[in-house]
Amino acid sequence: MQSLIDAFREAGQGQVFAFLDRLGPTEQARLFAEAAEVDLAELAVLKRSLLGGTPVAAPADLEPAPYVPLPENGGDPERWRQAREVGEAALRAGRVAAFTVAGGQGTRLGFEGPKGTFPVTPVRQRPLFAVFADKLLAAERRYGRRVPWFILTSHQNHAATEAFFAQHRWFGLQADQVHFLRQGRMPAVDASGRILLETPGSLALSPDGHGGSLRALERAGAFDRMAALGADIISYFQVDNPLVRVIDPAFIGWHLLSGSEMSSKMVPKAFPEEKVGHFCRQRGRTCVIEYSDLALDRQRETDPATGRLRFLAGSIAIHLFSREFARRVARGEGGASLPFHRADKKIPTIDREGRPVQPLRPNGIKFELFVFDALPFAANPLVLETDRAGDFAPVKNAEGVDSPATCREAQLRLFAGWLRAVGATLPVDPSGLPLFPIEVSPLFGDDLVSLGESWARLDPKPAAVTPGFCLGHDS
Ligand code: UD2
Repeated sequence: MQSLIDAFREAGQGQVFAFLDRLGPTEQARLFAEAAEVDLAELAVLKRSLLGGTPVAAPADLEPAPYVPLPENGGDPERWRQAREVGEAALRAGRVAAFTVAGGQGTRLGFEGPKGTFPVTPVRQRPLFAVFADKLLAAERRYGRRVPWFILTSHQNHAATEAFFAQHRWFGLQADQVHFLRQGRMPAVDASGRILLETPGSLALSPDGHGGSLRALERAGAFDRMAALGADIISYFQVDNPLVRVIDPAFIGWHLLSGSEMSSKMVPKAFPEEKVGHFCRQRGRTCVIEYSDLALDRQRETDPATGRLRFLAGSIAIHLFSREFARRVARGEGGASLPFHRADKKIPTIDREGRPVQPLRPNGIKFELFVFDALPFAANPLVLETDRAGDFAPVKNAEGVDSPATCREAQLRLFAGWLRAVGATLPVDPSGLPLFPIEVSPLFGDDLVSLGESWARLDPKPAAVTPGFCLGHDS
């Protein structure tokens, strides 16, 4: 342990052990274990690159990134059809693994427990994790192959997440099909780069951002496991979005047809200030510039020819990775390493005497990796338009935009739209919102195509859609 203390002192981080004498053996062991997690060399680089000076502004030479539009918006319908077929063949060959990032702290929602346990569906109150499991089961039934599922957790929610799955018998999936991996942590520092203590015996540590998911896959041996299963395409999505097409054959097909190492879905931004990243091109490379990093006047710029937003393509955090590309980025091979971003935060800490301090203003800096920063390193990156109504309705805030209420309405509109498209009658308001709650399980239909097929097989068809109507739940 002395060597660890020496290394910290040499790095100018000796304060980490300032209260060592006050700690009992268990607390000391914990502090040493936490300190051993810290990569002092990495931190020294961050201190030089991200602390001091002015925050890095978004570069001026940004252009909007091109994207492939949906058929209804000018895309080639024949190519879309072909893409779907190619994607379905890949699924039948078992080439796809699902990957959910669920390591965030979910502070904005104010919900106790891992976000994936949040009850989200309008009638059955199925939790987010159950919705994704249903979608994977539906894909398994359709394509005849089990889809391995990797779930990124944090130190804080790992045990609770695993317990939730065990309690619900993995929602009908096989226990060995679901793999939990804990993401890494980064220490928060003060303005001069000194690591903050949360208590005399613990560091102020927080998750290293969803970009840390790739390193976590590597650490857990997940890439090798995928390779052993024959899966070479990773379908990446966030835990907060129950509409996400977890397994999307057309997206997979486009990814393969383009020879892309990383593909991403876009939606036209709903309004200039919408909190999504922007797909951009910079010096010949595709990248995502986060909403907080692009000046508002640039977010509001319009294209004189079309009158639409110039930086229209919003990132909804749905990506496909080729497995070997993700592994290269995780290892930082060939210069493909993700940069850290700084976030100034209020970080509970202690004073010189070891007494707790609850800051009222940002007093420290957290470092996070963003997964979309892999895009500039990918060969043939592809940005594909998707239909927002069928792919994106996240639960982020307790109220207002992206809240449980807006997400519920988006699900209800989607279900009602599908049912009406296949000929069912149900009352809806002018916005397409049904006048009472209904629910369609992904096991019945996950898009209009699969729903249409299930509906055609249904005999007899339901006489009427009534309040609380549910389709396709096994139990
Ligand atoms: C993210 C994107 C934004 C847009 C939006 C769509 C970033 C920085 N911004 O915004 O551009 O695409 O999503 O919904 O990504 N997570 C982890 N570990 C972490 C941090 C986050 O697993 O250390 C997970 C978290 O559980 C969630 C997802 O990443 O599933 C998004 O995290 P967020 O809520 O911090 O991102 P947000 O909503 O600001």
